[in-house]
Amino acid sequence: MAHATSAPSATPTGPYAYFDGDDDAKARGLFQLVREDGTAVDDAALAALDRELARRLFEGMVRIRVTDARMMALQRQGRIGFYGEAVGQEAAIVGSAAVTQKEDWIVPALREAGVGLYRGLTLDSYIAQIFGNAADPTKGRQMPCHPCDRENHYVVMSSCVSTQIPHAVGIAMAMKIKGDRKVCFGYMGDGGTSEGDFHVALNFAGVSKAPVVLICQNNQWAISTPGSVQSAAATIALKGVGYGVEALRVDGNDVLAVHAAVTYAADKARRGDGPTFLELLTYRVSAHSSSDDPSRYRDEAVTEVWKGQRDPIRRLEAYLIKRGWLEAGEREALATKLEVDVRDAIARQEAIGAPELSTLIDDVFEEPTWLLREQLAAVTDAPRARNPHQHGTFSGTSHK
Ligand SMILES: Cc1ncc(C[n+]2csc(CCOP(=O)(O)OP(=O)(O)O)c2C)c(N)n1
Ligand SMILES: [Mg+2]
Repeated sequence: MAHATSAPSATPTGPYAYFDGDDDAKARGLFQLVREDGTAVDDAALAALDRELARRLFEGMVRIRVTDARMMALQRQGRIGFYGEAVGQEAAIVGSAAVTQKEDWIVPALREAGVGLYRGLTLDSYIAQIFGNAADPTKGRQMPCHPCDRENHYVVMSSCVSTQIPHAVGIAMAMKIKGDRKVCFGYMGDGGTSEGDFHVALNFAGVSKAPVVLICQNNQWAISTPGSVQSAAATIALKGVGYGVEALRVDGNDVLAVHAAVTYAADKARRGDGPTFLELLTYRVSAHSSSDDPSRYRDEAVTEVWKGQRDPIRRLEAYLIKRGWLEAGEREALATKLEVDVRDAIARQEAIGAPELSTLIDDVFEEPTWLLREQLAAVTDAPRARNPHQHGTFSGTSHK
């Protein structure tokens, strides 16, 4: 996809000078291009920004917001079992997604379905997976919010926090060995950086100089654990420095800053100059998931600030309006149009129903063993009340 944010020059000035800072300064600072009120930090730095890209970023963010709202409503109505929103984190998701190229690979964590959607994962496929219906590519075997998309190189997320980060680095190491000019993008949350897998992965990334862009969405919460007790490091980005991996700390609610920083990292990886670790500072405005109530453990007055004046969609909207690239009221019209798309996809997918029970034993052995056949027969013969799959879509609850 296009990289229209002006590339950092050899001797960068203005905000881009950030990328030329020393390792410690980059990992402790905060790269920003647009302030909370929608004014540019430096107009010249955004002079080369492409209008169409800026509008695509805006649309991508609004699509996530609208989709999340509909899916949460479905969960509350008992029509799906589980949902994890990304409200307030849309800039980190879309700003990075827009940098990825078709041949790259994406290894996500919990909140990056929007990256898949931006790359071409269809709403129908996404929603089919959430219903776990017969059209779901994973045949209803994953809990909801675990989409995957082979065609668009979007790997299914890992439920086990951080186990995906060594995979991302390993994929990038393979790309390097094969001499591909591809990049692997690996995502994680702030909590994920406390897991052993994170440290193993960062070490391998540093030593192998693999073409990997590791992106931490620091939303300041890991379920009920706040950042302040998650890590004693002054910033998450500093953890990269210890492994010899260049680290950038970026305002994750500034989509143009995210896009510029991830462009810098991806270009570097494509040139063969190795990995980058990015901390995108944001906030988990929503609950951890549909199974969580954050008012039990945090001050929601803080959340209101991030939900209001720090909202990433509002920030880009204000900037685009100031630049004459968006009109007041366009956002509402766009949201209405995108919501129709989501509602239509929900209607199509809800009508499909659950996969055949017999598919339970597919993909295990070429010929199912007698034991699997016997188990399938036992499930198939179970009383109807205990077997919701005989009645269509199963909307049991799951916890995470
Ligand atoms: C290895 C492991 N431990 C615990 C969990 C339970 N769990 C699921 S998500 C989560 C918090 C993740 O926090 P973070 O990495 O910050 O991501 P966020 O949810 O904020 O996006 C935990 C502890 C898990 N899924 N896997
Ligand atoms: Mg988190």
